[in-house]
Amino acid sequence: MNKPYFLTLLIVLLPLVTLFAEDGSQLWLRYQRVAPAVSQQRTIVTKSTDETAKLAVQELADYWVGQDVELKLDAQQKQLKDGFHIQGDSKRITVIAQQPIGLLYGAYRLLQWQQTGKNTADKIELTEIPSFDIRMLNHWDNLDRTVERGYAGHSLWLWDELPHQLSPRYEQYARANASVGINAVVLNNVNASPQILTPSYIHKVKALADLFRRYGIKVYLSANFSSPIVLGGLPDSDPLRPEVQGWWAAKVTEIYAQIPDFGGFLIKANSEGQPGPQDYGRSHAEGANMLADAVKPFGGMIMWRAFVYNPTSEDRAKQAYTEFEPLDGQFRDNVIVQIKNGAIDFQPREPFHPLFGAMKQSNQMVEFQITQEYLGFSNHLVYLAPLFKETLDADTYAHGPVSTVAKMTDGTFRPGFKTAIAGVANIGEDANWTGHHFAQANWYAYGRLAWNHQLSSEDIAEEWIRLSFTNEEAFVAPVKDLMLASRETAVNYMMPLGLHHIFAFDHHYGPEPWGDVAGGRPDWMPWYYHNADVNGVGFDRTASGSNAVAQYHEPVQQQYSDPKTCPETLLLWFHHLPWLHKTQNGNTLWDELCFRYDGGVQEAEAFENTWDQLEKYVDTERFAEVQAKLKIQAQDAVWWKDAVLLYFQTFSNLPIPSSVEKPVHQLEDLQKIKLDLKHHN
Ligand code: GCV
Repeated sequence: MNKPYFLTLLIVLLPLVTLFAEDGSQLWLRYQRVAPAVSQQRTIVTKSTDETAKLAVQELADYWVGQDVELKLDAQQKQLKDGFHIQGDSKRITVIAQQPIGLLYGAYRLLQWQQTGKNTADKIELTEIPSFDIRMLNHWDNLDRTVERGYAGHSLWLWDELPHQLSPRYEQYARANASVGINAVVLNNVNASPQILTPSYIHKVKALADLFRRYGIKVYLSANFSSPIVLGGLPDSDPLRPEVQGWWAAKVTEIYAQIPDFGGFLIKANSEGQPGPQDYGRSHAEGANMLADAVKPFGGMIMWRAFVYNPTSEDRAKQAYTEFEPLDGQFRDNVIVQIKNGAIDFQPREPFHPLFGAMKQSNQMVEFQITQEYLGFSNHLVYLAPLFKETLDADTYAHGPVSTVAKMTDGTFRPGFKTAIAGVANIGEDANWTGHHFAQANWYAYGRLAWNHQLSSEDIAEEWIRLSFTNEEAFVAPVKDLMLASRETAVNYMMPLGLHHIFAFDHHYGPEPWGDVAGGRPDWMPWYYHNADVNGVGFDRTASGSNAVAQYHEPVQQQYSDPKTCPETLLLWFHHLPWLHKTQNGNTLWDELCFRYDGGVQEAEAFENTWDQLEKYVDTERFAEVQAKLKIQAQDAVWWKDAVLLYFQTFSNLPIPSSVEKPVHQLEDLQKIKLDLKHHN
C-alpha cells in the first residue's frame, strides 16, 4: 500500500473507529436514540416545570419507542416517598410520583424494561418505593486525585479545573447513578484532608452539587475532626469546647449558603490514626452529636463510622461493638452510625457485624465495599450482589426471628427515622469507569439493592447483562451463571472455610499467609488471623477463645459456638481446629482446605472457557479485555492455592490429596514475591 493512500484511508476510517469503539464508557445505558418517525407518533408530557421532571421527559423523548407517556406529580401520594407508580396499557402509560425525582426514576425504569426486552404493550401496574432514604456512594478520592483502594485510574474529580470547567463525565456519572436510584455521594476520602472545607474547595464542591441536583443527587463531604485546629487555628478540636462548636456552626453556615441542599458529613474518627473526640476524652456520641447539632438547622445528616480498632489485646473483631454498644441511644436523630458489613474489614467473607443487632435505639446503616480491595482489585471478575445479600439477609434476632440486617437498617423497627446505606465506590477516570467491564455490575447491583433490598442477585445480574451486552439467551444464561458463581469461586481460591485477612501486607493483592513485618501492628498481620500451628488453624472466637460469639444474639451465638452447627463457610472465623478435624462431608479439615482451593482454581479456569465460547456475542474490545483479565484471575487463583497450601503444609505436615492438582510453584519462590503496588494508585 502506498503511503498517501494509506493515510487517506486512515483519515476516513479513524472517526468511524472512534464512533464505534466499544470502550465500556456507556455502562448499562445503551439506549438507541429514537428515529423522528417514531417520536412523532407518540407524546411524552408533563405539566411540571421542575428541572428534574423536564429531564425525565427528555430522556423518554430521546429513547422511548413505545406508547404515549404522561409524567404526573401528585403531592398527595406521600407514601410513594421518592418512588413512583406506573400504570398503563398499550396506548398510554402514566408515571405518578410525589416528587419530581420519582418521575425521573420512573422514566429510567421504563427505559430499563425496553432495553431488557420486556413487553411494555401489556397492561402494567406497579409501585416502587425505595428501601432506604439515602442511597449513598462513598468515594475514597483524595484531593491530589489519587484514590485510596481505587483500581480504575485517578479520581473523576478534576479539582484543579473546578469550579470553572465541568468535565462531561460529571453529568454521565450523575445520570448513571440516577438510573439506579443512587441519590447521595460523598466526594472525598474518609481519611479526609481538612482542605476540603476551605472556601476555595467549597466553591468547587458547589459546582458539582449544582450539576448533580437535577439528577436528585445530594453532595456530602468527609470531614477531618481536627479541622478547627488546622483551618481555624484553635488550640484543640474538643467537641465540648464552645469555640469548637462555634467554628463548626460557622463553617456549616458557610457551606449551606453555597449549597442549600448539602447532605452533611461522613466522619472517620479515632480510627487508623485519624483524629476524633477520644483525643479529648470524649465519646464517639459526643463527637457525632456536636456535628449533628451544627447541621441540624439545615436538615443535614452525620454519618459516623463504627470502623474503630486499636492494637490492644482485645480481638479486633470485637472492638467496634465494645466501643459503640454502650453508646446506643445516645446519638442525635440526625446521626446514622455507619457500620461495615462485617466486624473486620470487607473480607471475601465475614459473618455480619454484631453491632447490627445491638444498636436498637440508634440509626444505623450498612457500609459495603464496591471497590475490590480484598477481591483481586479490578483484575478479578467477582460479582458482589451475593455478598451484599448475604449481609442484608442475615438474621440478627435482635427483635426475635426475622430481624435481618436489612430490617435493622431500613426503618422497619425505627419508623420515622431517616434510613441509609453506603457503598465505597469503584469508580475512576478509566474509560470504562471501573477498570474491569464486569465491575460495572457491582456499581449497578449496589444501586439496585439500595433501591430494593429484596431483589435477587440473579435478577440483578440478568438485568445488567441484558442492559450492558445483549438480550441473546445464549449469552445471558452462561454469563449469569458465571457471575453468580464468581464470589464463591473467589472465596474458594483466596480464603475458604472462614479464613480471613491472609493478604499481602499493605496493598492487599495476593496471598501472604506467612506475612510478618518487623515491628508492625499484630492486627495487620496474617498470623494474627489464621493462627496456624502444628495443632491446627483458625481463630478461636468461642468462649474458650476471644468470645466474640457472645456479641451475637441467641440462637446465632449457639450456632456459631459449636463447630458442628457453625456454617462451614465461617468455620475458621470462629474456631481453631485440628488439621484432622472431620468436616461435614467426612473429609479432614486439611483435605477439605485442599479441595476448596483446588475447586476455586478449576472454577476460575472454567470462567475462561465459558467466556471464550461467547466471542460471537460480544464486541471485540470488551471481549478481548475481559478475556485478558480472566487469564490473570485464573493465574492468580493458582498463586493463591499454591501459596496457602504449601505454607499451611509446613504446619499440617500432611500430603496434598492425589486428586488435587499439584502445586506448580515452590514456597520459597512465592515468598520472595514483592509487588510494587502503592497503597493507593
Ligand atoms: C479509607 C481499610 C482500608 C483503608 C481504609 C479503611 C477504612 O483499613 O485498607 O484503606 O481507609 O479500611 O475503611 O477507613
